[in-house]
Amino acid sequence: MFLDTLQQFCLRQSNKIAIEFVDEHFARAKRVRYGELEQIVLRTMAMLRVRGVGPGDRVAIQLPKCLPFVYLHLAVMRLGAISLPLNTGYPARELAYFLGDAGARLYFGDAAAQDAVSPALAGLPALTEAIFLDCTSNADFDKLVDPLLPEDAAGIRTPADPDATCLMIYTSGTTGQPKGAELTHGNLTANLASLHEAWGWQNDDVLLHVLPIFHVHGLVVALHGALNAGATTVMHRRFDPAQALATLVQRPCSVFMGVPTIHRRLVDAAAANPVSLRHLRLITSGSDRLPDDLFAAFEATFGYRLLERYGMSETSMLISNPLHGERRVGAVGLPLPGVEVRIVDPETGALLPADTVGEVQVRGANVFKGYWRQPEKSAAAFTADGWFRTGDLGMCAPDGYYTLKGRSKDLIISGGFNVYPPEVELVLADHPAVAASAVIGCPDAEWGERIVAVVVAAPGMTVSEQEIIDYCRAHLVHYKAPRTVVFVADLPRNAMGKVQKAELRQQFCA
Ligand code: MLC
Repeated sequence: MFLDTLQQFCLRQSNKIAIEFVDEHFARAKRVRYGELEQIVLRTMAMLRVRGVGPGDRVAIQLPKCLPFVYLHLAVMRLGAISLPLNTGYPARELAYFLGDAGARLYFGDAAAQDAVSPALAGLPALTEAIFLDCTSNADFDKLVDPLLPEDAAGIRTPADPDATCLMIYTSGTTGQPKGAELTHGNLTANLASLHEAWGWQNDDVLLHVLPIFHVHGLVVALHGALNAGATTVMHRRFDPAQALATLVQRPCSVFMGVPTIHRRLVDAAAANPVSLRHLRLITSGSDRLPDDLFAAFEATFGYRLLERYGMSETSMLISNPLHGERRVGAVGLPLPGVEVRIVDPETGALLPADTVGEVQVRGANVFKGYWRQPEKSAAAFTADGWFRTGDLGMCAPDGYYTLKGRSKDLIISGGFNVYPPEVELVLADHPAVAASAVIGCPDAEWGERIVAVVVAAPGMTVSEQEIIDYCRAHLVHYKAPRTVVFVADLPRNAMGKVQKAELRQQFCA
């Protein structure tokens, strides 16, 4: 399994750099060798065990991108507990929901956000301790693990059960509150094996890592991918196009992963000083559709043909353009090894022939176990014969390449982050001056889609666009807040009373 593979690398190549962490707060990059990684993870496991963390416990990590995040995440999983990474942008309202729903036993948060998040930590019966770390240095974390020795973790066995959950990622949905997708050791291991084969991960790869590590893309595909190959990760705390380009060229790196917004910014940054990225072995794009014009602009600017791939939190990676072979513009590629994909009629479930649009359904050892404590929603996510319904629409060309053609669910993707309109509409419904609302995504060159709220004001109430935006920002993570608010007298509805979002998009996305 993945954690065993990683441990083997830690023992066999103890002097090799596992992660080089680059942060504007540090005068020099912090380098962690594979051998040190093993020692720190063992001490972190001991620290967690002292705090009573055991198999199955949920440990929330809401830290900025930093090395302690990585240590905690790996240690939690190796203890048999469940790592619950959370975006630092979640305001108290959303955080309280995640911690309560997951029944988190321990919470690690950013010292800089202690006052803001504290209200969310009250009244959580399962939570035994909240630990705040200043992540502008590693000093706070060192204090936690300093009293412990790697030997203190002796006797802790990494779970051998591939079906044990080790990672929980919250995803929203078209109805109700976000759900925790449970990924198991077996899921992660299977997907890493697929990607290792398909993308030809090599031990001497150097990955430039600029993505957030609270999501599948940055955490599982990128970071785990590199660790699983015993490769080196150069980790930037945040994405800065100029700094990323300089590193890609000077280091030199061999692997880079981004979302379309990141690739767009790289292209813009290189406009004045074009550079070649032909020396890279692999540059991937995912988490959102890669626009055709960006695919072309990236190739024209850097001389590199992006490899687009497709995945989800529930499944990790599913379909990818080939490393060797045609990287087809507009297509997400071919099913990864070990992943089965089919296109079915969303109404009847009948298999559809090539070149016909239907729902994308998938099956494989990479597909998650289900949603945390949501048996009905978990059951509904699968067909009777065990295929996971992605909710995405797509079709398969006669030569096996898949193309995505939209979504059967109400979902907006902004800068690679998923936003489910009902979540934003629920927050808007709590505003006293809002009688009704509909949230739509409008095409946007930078973000892919931009969030627009169409609002009907409550009778006799006046409210400004900015007030609505500020209200959403106070109650939702930043990327879910609308960028534009338009006021209407009524929302267009069909005979069933359902808001006609297509009509709103036509009217307000111009
Ligand atoms: C930042 N902002 C966003 C945003 N990211 N707004 C909408 N959508 C987003 N995604 C806001 C900021 O709050 C800020 O608002 C303003 O935009 C400009 O900020 P910035 O500093 O320019 O943004 P930055 O921090 O650089 O972030 C941009 C980004 C980031 C593209 C680097 O969004 C990002 O890391 N995206 C990657 C998402 C990702 O990893 N998804 C994987 C999901 S897993 P203001 O108004 O305060 O200035 C998954 C499965 C799979 O989907 O297949 O991969």
